Amino acid sequence: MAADQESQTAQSTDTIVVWGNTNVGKTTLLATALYHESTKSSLNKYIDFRESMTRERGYPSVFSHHWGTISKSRPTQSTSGFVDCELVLENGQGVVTLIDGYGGRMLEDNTPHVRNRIIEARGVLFIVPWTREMEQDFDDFAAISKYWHSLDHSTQRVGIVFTKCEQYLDVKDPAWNFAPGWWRDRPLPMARELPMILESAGPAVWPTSVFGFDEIGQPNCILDEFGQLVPLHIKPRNVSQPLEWMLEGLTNAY
Ligand SMILES: Nc1nc2c(ncn2[C@@H]2O[C@H](COP(=O)(O)OP(=O)(O)OP(=O)(O)O)[C@@H](O)[C@H]2O)c(=O)[nH]1
Ligand SMILES: [Mg+2]
Repeated sequence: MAADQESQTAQSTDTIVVWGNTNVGKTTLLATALYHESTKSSLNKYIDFRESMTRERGYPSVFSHHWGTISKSRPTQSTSGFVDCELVLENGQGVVTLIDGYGGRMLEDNTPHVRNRIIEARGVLFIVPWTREMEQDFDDFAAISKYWHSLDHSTQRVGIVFTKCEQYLDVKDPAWNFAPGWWRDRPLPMARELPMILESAGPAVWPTSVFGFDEIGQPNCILDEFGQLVPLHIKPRNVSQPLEWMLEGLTNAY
């Protein structure tokens, strides 16, 4: 490949970091995006799934266990460190590394390794669950605000993903269409606590759900034998969109 052609392709050192507090649904979102038929069919415009499977750190080696767990309605395991997943892009556009962050230890004082991963990333998706005010864990916000101002918004692509939205949004709520500013008139603690962060994310703010709704419009989940909420079926809503937006921006940039 000629040198000038080579510079048109993404290198696997180009990263997209997915970051947020523990238990917000990062790994579930990524595993679903890469495994569920509906989300895969949206993403295959950007990702060469066949080639991506053959990489040593391809998505099966990284996410198949988690996908097996959630698709069998089992409780998931927490991620214990940064997990890298190499995605081969369509049309010979190279490889990017998708990094699944770990929430458990993110509020440690000494987090330069986290900051560096975020500062060096081509793109960052911050994940926060949709909750009612009394249920909100303020570490969910800290996970974002702590790093938001370290980003270079002129060169990095940055978005905010609300998860578990089937618990609070009606099946027909227009918020699912994520028109710009859709979150402004919503009773979201984050809209009150961090409005400038949401405003500066512009259109890159999505309401998502992995579980989705059943045929009669009820949240698609049950309580397991330990009283934990697990999906009955997986019917993702807006789960591919944040990655599509991210990959479109990165690939157009080359
Ligand atoms: N109700 C609901 N729960 C969800 C959804 N997505 C994920 N969850 C639940 O959220 C919990 C945490 O999911 P994970 O994906 O493991 O969370 P994580 O952010 O990767 O957590 P760490 O790895 O500890 O940082 C699990 O019990 C999931 O079943 C969703 O769309 N709706
Ligand atoms: Mg995880």
